[in-house]
Amino acid sequence: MRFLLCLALCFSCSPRFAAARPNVLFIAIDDQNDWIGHLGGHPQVKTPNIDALAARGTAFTNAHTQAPLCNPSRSSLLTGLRPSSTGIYGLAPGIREVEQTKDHVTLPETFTKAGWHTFTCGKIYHDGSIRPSDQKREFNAWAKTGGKGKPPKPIANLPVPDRHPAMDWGPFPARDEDSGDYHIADAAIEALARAPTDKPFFIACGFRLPHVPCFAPQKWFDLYPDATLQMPPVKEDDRDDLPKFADFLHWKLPEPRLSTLREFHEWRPLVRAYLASTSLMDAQVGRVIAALDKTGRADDTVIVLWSDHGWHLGEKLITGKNTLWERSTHVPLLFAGPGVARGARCSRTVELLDIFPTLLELAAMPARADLEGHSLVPLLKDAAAPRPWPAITTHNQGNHTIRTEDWRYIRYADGSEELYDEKADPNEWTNLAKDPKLAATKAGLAKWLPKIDKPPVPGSKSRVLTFDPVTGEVIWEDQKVDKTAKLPTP
Ligand SMILES: [Ca+2]
Ligand SMILES: [Ca+2]
Repeated sequence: MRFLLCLALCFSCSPRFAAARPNVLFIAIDDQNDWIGHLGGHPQVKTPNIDALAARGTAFTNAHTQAPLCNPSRSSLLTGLRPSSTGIYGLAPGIREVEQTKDHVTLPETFTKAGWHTFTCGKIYHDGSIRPSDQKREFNAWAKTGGKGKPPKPIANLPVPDRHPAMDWGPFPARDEDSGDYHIADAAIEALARAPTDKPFFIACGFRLPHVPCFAPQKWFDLYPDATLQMPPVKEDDRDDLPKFADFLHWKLPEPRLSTLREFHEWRPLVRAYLASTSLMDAQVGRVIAALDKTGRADDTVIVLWSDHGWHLGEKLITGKNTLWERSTHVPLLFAGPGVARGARCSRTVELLDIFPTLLELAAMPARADLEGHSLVPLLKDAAAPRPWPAITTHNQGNHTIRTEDWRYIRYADGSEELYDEKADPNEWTNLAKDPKLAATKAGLAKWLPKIDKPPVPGSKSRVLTFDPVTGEVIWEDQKVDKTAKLPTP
């Protein structure tokens, strides 16, 4: 009896046995920062479905992206290569248009080639980055899913010159059933129901919220009443101790500065809309997981959920991504299913780059020496297992940040630096880079800077900058993105 009790206890806390050829349910979120219930990034956010999924498996509380922008982040995750190793930093080109990666076997391609039934809906690769003629090589089937639609006229009161059409937020449409993410969930639900049962499946489902425009029906806004809304912490002189180069990374972008939001009384509406969009997306995750459970195949299915990068909502006096701070780099990442401990939280620094080698190991496929991440399987068995590597995020050539459990170190292309004590200063308000007592700490972190630091690949466009170290001149690859030149600087 005692033996049986021990056995039962062991089974309840240790990972389920790995399946030989498990199914994979691969769920992506777009521009989702750590405003997720179990991550505690915002005290009021409601994400009951993602939190329930985290409780079914292992949630990483210190996971970071390789690039704070859609195409480079997703290209890195799906190839298993760092942006600094490929030179893919901008919104284009896609991996198959780049000499180095045109023949590289990607994560989805690996499962397709190995005989899994593979299917994708919504946004997994950056939109338009895989040409139609190359699509079947990645996934057997691509669902057509519509965009978000838009209201007849903008909802947000942001009368700035050359306003980008995506810079809008508010209650729209009237019903969940008319929102883009609902349709993406529908496509995944149908794919789960129709998946062949004589082979494993790899079903990828990429949600588009809370990426701007942040539209959700009114009921999701009602979860966050304006009267009690808590705003993110902002320090008014936060940028005073930043190197000048930090400004360049977040320059010429469509996302408004905090000063603009304040001028037009749109800061609180944007925070509410981001929270409402997150909760709408969370409900769609719940629908997909319920559909998986209904198939009876959940015990043989590895679930991984991730976001491509975070988003600022006023912190460091900006909105948007494209920075090397916590608000841009910190993302949700969780695994559940066979081979994964239930109800575990792991605080080791890990990277989205680690997803590819992790899924290979969970699916009992051979490890690949050319991938730059490290399998998370030891942490999925024991969340307290040691891990020697930091997380590294890169934004354009020469700008990198090294994140350990205790520190963030940033080095920009011109050599200027930032250093934050993450335990004492989680908001990254006090730049310690010039503190002589921390010189050894800084040098230890700097050893992790990527040894390969490629220039932008040919065809790079949108939000790609290069820096001439001799003249000090910053060169933008695509001046057409200059939508905010007339906006006040932070
Ligand atoms: Ca994104
Ligand atoms: Ca500061």
